Amino acid sequence: MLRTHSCGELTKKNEGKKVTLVGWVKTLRVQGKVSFLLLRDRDGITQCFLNDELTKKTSDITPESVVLVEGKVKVRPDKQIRKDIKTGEIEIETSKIEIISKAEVPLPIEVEEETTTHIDKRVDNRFLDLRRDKVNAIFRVRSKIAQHTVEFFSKEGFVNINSPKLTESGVESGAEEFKLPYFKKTASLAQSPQVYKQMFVISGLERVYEIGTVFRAEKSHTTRHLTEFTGIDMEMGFIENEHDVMDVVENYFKYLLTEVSKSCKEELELLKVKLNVPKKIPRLDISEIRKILKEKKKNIPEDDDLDAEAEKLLSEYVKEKYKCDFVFALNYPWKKRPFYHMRPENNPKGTRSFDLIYNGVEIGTGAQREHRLEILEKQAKEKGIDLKKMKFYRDIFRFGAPPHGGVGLGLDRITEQLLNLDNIREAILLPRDPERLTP
Ligand code: AMO
Repeated sequence: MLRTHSCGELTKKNEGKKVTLVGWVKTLRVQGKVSFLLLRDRDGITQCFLNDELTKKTSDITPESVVLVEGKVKVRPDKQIRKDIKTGEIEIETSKIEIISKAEVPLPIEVEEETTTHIDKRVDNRFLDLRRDKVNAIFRVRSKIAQHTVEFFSKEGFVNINSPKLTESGVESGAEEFKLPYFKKTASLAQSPQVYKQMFVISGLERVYEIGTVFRAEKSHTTRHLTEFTGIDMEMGFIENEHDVMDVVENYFKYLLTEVSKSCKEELELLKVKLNVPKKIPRLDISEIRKILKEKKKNIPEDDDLDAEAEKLLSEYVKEKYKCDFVFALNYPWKKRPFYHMRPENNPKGTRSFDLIYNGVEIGTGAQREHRLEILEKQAKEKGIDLKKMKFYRDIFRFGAPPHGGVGLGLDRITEQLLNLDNIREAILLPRDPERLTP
């Protein structure tokens, strides 16, 4: 490796040691004949002192250039300890400095922690935007969320699957498909792994999950919609009802928030986020929610979904009453749900379904699925779908299908809500929306 240490690693214990650091130039402050260079890498920042000779040699260094610094670790006097950086008790007495890659000036966006640059311009220059600690921290947290998700579902006996993204047609009514030429056919990019996760439960794996890309040709311009996002999907067999699925989802979020609190301490502190691990997530029937919202002057007709404002108002109510950031909304109207959701025996207008709302935004949808082929066919017909045309999906219910259910969650939305970000584009490295196909 080019370096002996990272820029966040050195302490006074390393006093006198000869080290080599490599990183980006955060700032170069010239003071008279000498100068101070702040060198940054993924681990932190180290101050390097340059004497007059090196200062002269490096007068053309530009911010964000990559440089290599050799020198000795010097302990700073107590009064001069820098509290703003974690290596503040030391500095490097530089003996050699080499420019490895000089950055052009001016930079297309500023690389300052606090910036007013619009998210669109930041995404255009995402590789530079990520050099800001706070942005970098978001993606370290997102990576940990994915890691703890794998841990949780593995621990619970779920098998990780990868289902095709090039498909013949989707099943998510309401969500538009991206069509593309596929040799002599037309293919659709998968809007969800729905049919496959059901298939693999029924095939005998019983419990499956997938973290994978989901495509939706939605012309939405909101702070919560993307045309390409990462789904966390799970499906489980032999359930009694949708509450068994919710139990697993509840345990998942308890585990996730507990683990992220531990593994992302520094990042959460930097982003000023305090996680509130749920004890018990309230489960409210949609009819009860309608009443609650009515009192807040928000009318939701009987056959309608909760809109973004309703989800926000509901979350505020739950936060106050149950001290919880999450809420399950149950029993959505059949009119608004896909054909594969099971309907309760005593209420054909409802479904054995739920949404999970986290700090005012829907982050998950789940349900018990209809596993009885005759009823499934009837339900599909009601929605104008001929199941015979989806032969491979219909077939999975013909040879022994256990009662089952599952949930689809969005990794981007979970990250957005967990970190209190104001736009889903902050939670994904390179967002895709109706206008954006680059970088
Ligand atoms: P649904 O369509 O509600 O359900 O999607 C599940 C979850 O995926 C996320 N999501 C999105 N995230 C970003 N941009 C979008 N355009 C977008 N659309 C959805 C949300 C949402 O809660 N098959 C069912 C799930 C199931 O029943 O298992 C489905 O796809 O977090």
